[in-house]
Parts: sequence; C-alpha cells; structure tokens
Amino acid sequence: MTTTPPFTPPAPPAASPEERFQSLIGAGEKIEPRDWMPDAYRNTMIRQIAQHAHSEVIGQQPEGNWITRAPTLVRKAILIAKVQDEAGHGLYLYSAAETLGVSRHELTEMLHAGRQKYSSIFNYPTLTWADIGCIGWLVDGAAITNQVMLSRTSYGPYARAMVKICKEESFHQRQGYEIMLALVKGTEAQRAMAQDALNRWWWPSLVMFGPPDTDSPHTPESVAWGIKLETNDELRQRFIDTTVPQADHLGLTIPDAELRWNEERGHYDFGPIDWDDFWRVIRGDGPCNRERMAHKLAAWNEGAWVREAAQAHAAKRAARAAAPTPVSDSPVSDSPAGVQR
Ligand code: FAQ
Repeated sequence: MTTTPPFTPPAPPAASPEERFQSLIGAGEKIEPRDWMPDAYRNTMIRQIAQHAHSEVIGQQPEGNWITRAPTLVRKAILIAKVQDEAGHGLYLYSAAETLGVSRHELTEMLHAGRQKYSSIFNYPTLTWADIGCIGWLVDGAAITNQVMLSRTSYGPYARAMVKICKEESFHQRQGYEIMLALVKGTEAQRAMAQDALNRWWWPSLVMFGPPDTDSPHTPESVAWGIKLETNDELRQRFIDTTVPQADHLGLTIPDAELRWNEERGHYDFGPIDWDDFWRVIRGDGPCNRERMAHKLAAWNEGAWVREAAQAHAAKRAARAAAPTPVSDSPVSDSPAGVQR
C-alpha cells in the first residue's frame, strides 16, 4: 500500500535584503548596524548624525565664551557642566556615526574641509549674559523639540543616543529659562537685556529646524525611511506653540508683529522668515562662521600631542597584551603591583 506524503506548501521566496529593510521600516522597528541598508540611507544617516555631532562640539563655543564671566560662582559651575554635557553629546553621536562604517577622524576632517556642516545657530555671537539664558531656553528648547522626535528615528544607535541626550537637554532648557526668569525679575536694565537677547535669538532659533518643507530636499526620503517622523515645518510650529506662552510668562515680547493665535488652526500664525539670511549663514557668511571654524581648527591642532600620546599609550598596551606570558617568577612590569600604566 502506498501512502500519500503530507502536503508541504512551497516555502515563500526568501525576502531580499531590500524587502527586509522596508518591512522593518514599515513595522516601525529599528535598523541596526549589521542590517542591510540602502547606500542612500547610510549616507543620509552619516550626514545627519555627523552634522549633529559637529553642532554639539562647535556649540560649546558661544556659551564657553561666558564661563569666565558668569555672574556668580553657582552660575559658573552650572555653565561649565552644561558645556561639558554638549561635548559628551558630540562623543555619543560620533560613536553612533562610527557604527555606519566611518571614523570620527574622517568626519572631523570633512568638517574642517567644509564638506560637512554644523547648525546655523552657532554662528551668532553671545554679547550679554542674557544670551546664555536664550541659548538654554530657545536653542536647547528647539533642539529638544527635534530630538524627542529623533529618539524614535529608525536607526537604532542614533535613536538610543537621543534618549540620554534629551534628558540632559531638558535640564539645559530649564536652566536657560531660569536665567531669563531671574533677569526679568531684576532691574529695568536687566529686563532690557533679556528682551534684547530674545530679539536677536528668536529668528535664528526658528531656522534651526531647517528650510521650509517645500525647499527641503531630504525630507521626503527621510520621512519615507522613518528617519524623520515629523517635518521641519511641523516641528517649527510645535516649537512656536510651546514657546510663545513661555515668553508671555516672562513678560517679554516675541519680535514678530504678525504672531497671533489662530483659533481655527489651533496654532500660532507667525510672520515670514528671512530664508536668504539662513542660506547665507549656512554657506559660511554668518556673523561668526569664520571665528568658530578658526577656533575649532586651532583647538584641533593644539590637541595633536594629546591624540598622539593616547595612540602611543594604546599601542603600548596592545603590544603588552600580545606579548607571550612570562615564565619567570620575577615581575616583568616596572609598574607597581596591580597598577596598569
Ligand atoms: N543649520 O533637506 P533639509 C543643539 C542643511 S544640536 C545648518 O531639511 P535634513 C544642542 C541640511 O543639512 C543642533 N544646516 O535637511 C546644543 C541640508 O544640507 P545638505 C543640531 C542646515 O537633514 C544646544 C540642507 O540644509 N541638531 O542645538 C540646517 O533633512 C545648545 C537642506 O535641508 C541637529 O543637527 C541648519 N539649521 O533636515 C548644543 C539635529 N537646516 O544636504 C550646544 C539633527 C538644514 O545640502 C548648545 N538634524 N540644513 O548638505 C536634523 O534633524 C536635520 O538634519 C535638520 C535638517 C532638521 C537640521
């Protein structure tokens, strides 16, 4: 007697790497460094994470300018901690970019050669102490609005870096707002200083979100790939809606005569942004572009001996680790017991 073998349905054709990538994106799951990804996705992630890292590093300069002049010892300690946090953010972000197959050194060289950018916002001067308040309140405020969204972005290492960064940025935002609060409760001259800083930082903060969606070449693809979950204009609107009541609470006036609540839209309407100025700053012609890059390059060159020393130390440790285990009882290292040099 012959028995009919049980029916086995044919295996579905194996998903191609591209299909697997798309299905991960479609399911809202993360793309991890070892996953296949299209070259354009990899390049966009490298560009964006590197630009973000460079911004954190260059972003130390405007506030670093006030460390020696902070009005009290407590303010000085807080500012030093904040500037140090920004350096740390740069390091997490360079590490996230390195998972895409590019080294921090290469990225730094691309910045220095003008082949990568940093945020336009750091090309404005910090003229008074109120500017430090405005950087925390507005610049960190805008950064968080964007970064809370990026903590859900599709590239795993970038999304995870954002979680820690956002926690620190919200402390930064509050310390900036608290500086503004202290100033508006102060003398007439201090209130005027706070208003003057708001006048100068408001518009540059709005363009941190990038060009309008209609002029943003990367937005369509970045939305399709889950890199951006909201567009530049959507985030800019959210920032304005959140910040206007904060300015009202401070008793300060946002320098936009057309700013008013639109009941129908459920958002604030705002006046036209000077996009020519934005593109001019991005192309290198803002008030402080040259100064920022000159300072960055000087710090890089002056730090060459530190990098060389660290490399020599790493090479020495690696050579020691690779050396055969000594057979004699006598110690071979000149280090005190238990101390690694
Ligand atoms: N500045 O097509 P899109 C911080 C460029 S962190 C300079 O819209 P995308 C913390 C853009 O790269 C602040 N360039 O581009 C802190 C592209 O250039 P390409 C940094 C800008 O990438 C606080 C071209 O214009 N945050 O503040 C800017 O889809 C206090 C076309 O634009 C991040 O980097 C700009 N504002 O969207 C530190 C967040 N906007 O390709 C110290 C991560 C656009 O021609 C003190 N980045 N461009 O070379 C992002 O979310 C996105 O990259 C956008 C731009 C939203 C910035």
